Amino acid sequence: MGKVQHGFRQVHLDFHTGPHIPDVAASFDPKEFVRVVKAAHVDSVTVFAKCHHGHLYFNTEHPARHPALPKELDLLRAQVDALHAEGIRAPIYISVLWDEFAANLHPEWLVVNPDGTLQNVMVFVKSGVEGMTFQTPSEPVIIDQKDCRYIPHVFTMMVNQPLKIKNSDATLHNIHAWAEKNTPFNIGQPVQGMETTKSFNKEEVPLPIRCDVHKWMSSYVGVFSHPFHTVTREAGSFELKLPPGKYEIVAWHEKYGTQTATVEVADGEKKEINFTFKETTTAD
Ligand SMILES: [Cu+2]
Repeated sequence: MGKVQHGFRQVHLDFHTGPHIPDVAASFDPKEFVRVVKAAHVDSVTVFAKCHHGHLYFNTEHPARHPALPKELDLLRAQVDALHAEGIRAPIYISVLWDEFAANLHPEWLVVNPDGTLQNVMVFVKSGVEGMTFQTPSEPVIIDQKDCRYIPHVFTMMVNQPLKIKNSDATLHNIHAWAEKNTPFNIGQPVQGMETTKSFNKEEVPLPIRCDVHKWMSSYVGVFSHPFHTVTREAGSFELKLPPGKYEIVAWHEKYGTQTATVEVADGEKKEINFTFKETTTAD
């Protein structure tokens, strides 16, 4: 009997563990782990740094470290060391497509109501108001930084309308307007209660706002030369009060991109427009 030959044997150690699973890896024994792997003539084992739940399996101060992973256990390091000691490869798996932890922490990124309607969609008149002039409101639009998020996540304002930026957190935020048509700005607000007022002097849609300290903080503002713009809130619906005329109406969502519709309204007439976004639509 000759020795059994085999090709390269790779095992994907699938390891997606939700937050309610107790004692994750509490009984992990590196010696037993590697003994089984060797007995199966495995050449390479994929080991998990980050799973679809967004949980981390190594030593880190990040709150996404799995809550039930024993404090003293660096599971990833223990697996890699045990495998390498036996000459077995240990490629590291990092889920980048799914992240339940981040989704729960930042629901504002995509808010779909139970009835399928979508929040945080910017809806505005794109054409039909050319040649008209409108007064700029003097009352400011407010953006707050609270619990390391921007409130609101999506909003609209007029050209030259004041934008009051507040910091309600007892931590440093760095509000960074990534303007392309307007002058970008980048302001640090290190103290709770700080307020800064800025404005934009050109139309720009959408204009992203981000925090340089907390990379997940994002907001989008639409800056318009007219007052016909709004954002879908809790009910996923919107209302625009338009003078009689024919208009091109645009709906924009950060993930699903842009939809356009044309509407013609007479004096006092009410019309309904529905925009439908599909999962496969990509943002501009
Ligand atoms: Cu921040």
